[in-house]
This record gives sequence, structure tokens and C-alpha cells, in this order.
Amino acid sequence: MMEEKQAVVGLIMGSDSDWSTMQRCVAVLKMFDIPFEAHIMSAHRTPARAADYAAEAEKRGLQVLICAAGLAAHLAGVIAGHTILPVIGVPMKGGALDGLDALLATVQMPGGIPVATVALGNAGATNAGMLAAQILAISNFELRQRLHNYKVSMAEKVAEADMRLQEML
Ligand code: RP5
Repeated sequence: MMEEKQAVVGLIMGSDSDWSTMQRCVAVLKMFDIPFEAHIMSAHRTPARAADYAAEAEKRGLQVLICAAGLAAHLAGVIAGHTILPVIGVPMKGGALDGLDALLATVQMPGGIPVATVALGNAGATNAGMLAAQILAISNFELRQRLHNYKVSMAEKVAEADMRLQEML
């Protein structure tokens, strides 16, 4: 039997309707070979479960938490209130205000309880995975190398796109 690696990132979403966006975050974690777990729980619909998860996360070996929620998005803030682990908040698009409500609810934390809030939508989901990787890379040399390689490959892709454009002109 293959041994499962200890999850170091805990990804939680307020609803399964957040999954289609947050798949991008999972894709990044997988690309960098970061062991993670993902759950659906809500600051409003399952408040006790969310609080327990946050309070236990450090003891369970998690090192970074990523919280995605939309509308009155209190999930990241509530989780951050129950742990000293770094919390990354991903505001979800949608609803009457198309995510502006979630963005402000996630980013405008009171002093002492930070939530590292990324952009709305797909880019935010990707960047939540990237930021988690960068936090973990502080104490993980191999991961740091993977991040360096990723930056090089991104730059190469842009250079190739520019070359194609020049050929078209
Ligand atoms: C938030 O409310 C969730 O994170 C989701 O983004 C939004 C809508 O949830 P559903 O009504 O689709 O379950 O709590």
C-alpha cells in the first residue's frame, strides 16, 4: 500500500459551489507536489465544525490554511481567529455584488488577525496555491527550487509568445 503523505495545506471552501474555481488552487498544489487536504465547511452553516478544524489544524501538522468563500465571506476571518497558522483568503465571485462583498469581507480584517487575501476569481485561486507554496518554500529547499524553475518556465512562455507575435507582424 502507498503511504499517504502528511497534508501540510488545508484548503476549505464555504460551499461545493466554490469548487469549480478552487480546482485551480488544487492544480497548483499538485504541480508543486504539496500534500494537501480539502474540505467543505462554512462559517455560517457549520460554524462549530469550522472553529474545531481551525483549532486542531496546527496539532494535526497543517502549516498553511486556504479559505475560499463568497457573499458575506467570513470563513477566512473566523478560521484565522482560531489559529496561529497563516491563512490565505480567496474571495469568490458571484452574488448580487459579483464578489465585491466577499473581497471586502475577506480583506478588511482587524489588526492582529491577518488574512492574506488574494484576487477575486480564477487568478485568486491560482495565487492562493502559489502563495501557499512560497510560504512553505521558506523552510523547504526542494520546493524553493521548483518555484525557481516555474518562474523560468513562465518567462520562457512569454518570450515564445512574443516571438510568435513578431513572426505574425
Ligand atoms: C458562501 O456562499 C460560499 O462560500 C459560496 O461562495 C456562497 C454561496 O454558497 P451556496 O449557496 O452556493 O452554497 O458561503
